[in-house]
Amino acid sequence: MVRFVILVVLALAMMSAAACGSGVAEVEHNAAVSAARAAGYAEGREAGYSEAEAKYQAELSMMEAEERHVGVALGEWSLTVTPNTVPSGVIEFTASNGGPADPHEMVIFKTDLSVQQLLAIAEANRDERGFLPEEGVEGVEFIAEIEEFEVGQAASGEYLLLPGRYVLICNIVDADEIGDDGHPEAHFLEGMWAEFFVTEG
Ligand SMILES: [Cu+2]
Repeated sequence: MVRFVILVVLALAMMSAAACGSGVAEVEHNAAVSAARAAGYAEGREAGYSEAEAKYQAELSMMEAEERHVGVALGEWSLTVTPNTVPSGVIEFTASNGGPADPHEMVIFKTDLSVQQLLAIAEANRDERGFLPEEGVEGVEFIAEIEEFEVGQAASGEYLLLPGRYVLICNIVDADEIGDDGHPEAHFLEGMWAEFFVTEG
């Protein structure tokens, strides 16, 4: 128990020492991961686990703490991702639909094409209702999708993302809503997109 307390105190000291430097979030994250590992071990021992079981518990606690958490705010018409840069690994996206009226979804594409290029592809796909095709576009790889959900709700998904540049969009086209231009409302074209970056872990 004494060793555990010392570890936590050390971790807290590292976190506060890092608070005035650069890469603060990364150092805090690493400290939290270390603390979680120590806490997992201590909890295991207190629960009467064997040494090996407690070490296993420590690894599980560490893996949980290593997960990255990203928030995505959806609404008419914006998509905001916070933070927009994280290290490679398992990333949990939690999207919330702030409406005010429409269901939204979140699709993750890996691509080096600019957003302007992607918008042009969707615009050229107006005959097909104006979405960005999720297959068959060179240089655009579909990674994952949180299916559409209602206003006031949240939905999440965990994905293993490799380093690179991603674009998150809402790819819904609402055939019941015809815009001033005479086309069905395409959420991506209305402005629901954000760039997202994954760095080396
Ligand atoms: Cu949408």
